[in-house]
Amino acid sequence: MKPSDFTPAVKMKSYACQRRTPLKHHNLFLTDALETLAQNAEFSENEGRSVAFRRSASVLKALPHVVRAMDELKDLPCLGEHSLRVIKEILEDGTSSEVESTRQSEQFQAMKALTGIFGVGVRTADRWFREGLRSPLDLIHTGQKLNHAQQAGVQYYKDLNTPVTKKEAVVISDIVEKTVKAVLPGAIITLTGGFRRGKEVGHDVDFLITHPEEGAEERLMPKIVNCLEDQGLLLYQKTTVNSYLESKDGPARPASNMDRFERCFSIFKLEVDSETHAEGSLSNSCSTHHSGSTWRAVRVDLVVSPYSQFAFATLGWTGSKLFERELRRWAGQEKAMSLSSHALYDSKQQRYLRANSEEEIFTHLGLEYIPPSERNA
Ligand code: DGT
Ligand code: MG
Repeated sequence: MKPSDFTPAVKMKSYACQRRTPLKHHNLFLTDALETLAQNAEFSENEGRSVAFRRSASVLKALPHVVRAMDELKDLPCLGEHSLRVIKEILEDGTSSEVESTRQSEQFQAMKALTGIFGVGVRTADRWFREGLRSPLDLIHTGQKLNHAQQAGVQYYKDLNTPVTKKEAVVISDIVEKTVKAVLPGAIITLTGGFRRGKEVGHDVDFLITHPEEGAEERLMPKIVNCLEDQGLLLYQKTTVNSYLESKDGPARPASNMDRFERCFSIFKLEVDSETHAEGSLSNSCSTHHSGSTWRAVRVDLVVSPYSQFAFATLGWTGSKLFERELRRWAGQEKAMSLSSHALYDSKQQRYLRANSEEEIFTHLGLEYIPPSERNA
């Protein structure tokens, strides 16, 4: 008997926001492969293809068992012909030739290295690749013109590509909490992003800040930034102002999925244990202070939300990215609603639906509540 004969059929819903996706799952050997192809599709700006691979991977993440044979997949949603071909090859041969050749390709490796620089998107990386550049060092050697974000990205390249640990996130939470409360007593600070979903490491630390008194949060970010700067905690920051206005005749549509809260993209200078961090040079920013302590650069995102939008902002900033995308797709396609990190608009009733908690938003959407730890789609 094949192992698959013991595996009960899994009834899987087709939107990721209808499913529970734990952080640790059983099919990393398949999802890693599919996500490599998704990332490669992003590098060539083929969004449709990228999302198709991400959806396939996400279905496998929600399975309660290891996939051992193709027949276990026959009733699952979202698995397209290309993904199935890749999965089949891995189940039969242990690896997929397409995935392996992608991983080894010069273009994929260069695009990974270049988009791994803070402030560098796919378009810029692709232009540099076509000009013959392959790595951050190539940018320095050829004297490329870089904006401020990119300069910081190159300067702190190694640190920013070293995963942030949960422990570091807790230390930063403490700093942010104290700073924000000093500037605005009564403020509420929530750790969002991957750490809220239970991740042990992340590429940055995300915070959402609000205050129960609507309006008290206005123009808060510059004060927070000043206070952090006074403490010598910021290596880089760029603040964007709140540009969200609720329109009476329908949802104010952002040009992209970017929301319009007051937001600060920053790089923190985090004191670290001198024993666990070696002194570095160019691309390793760690350096020894006069006090003998060392520090490292960590990406931190701060977002300020009015209290009335806080539930939507919390949901929107907790992720995962695919989970968010699927929530918006569900809202639009199944409910004729429009969901953003600011609001939920019901097109049939032609009105905004208020919510004070994430649970209420799931209820408005006709979805079972999924806790953050199971939004790892
Ligand atoms: P990582 O890579 O370990 O930091 O993983 P995440 O899940 O924390 O990803 P991150 O930090 O890029 O973003 C956190 C969540 O916030 C993500 O699931 C989607 C959301 N998010 C990020 N940037 C934006 C944005 O510009 N607008 C909106 N609406 N949401 C965003
Ligand atoms: Mg994050």
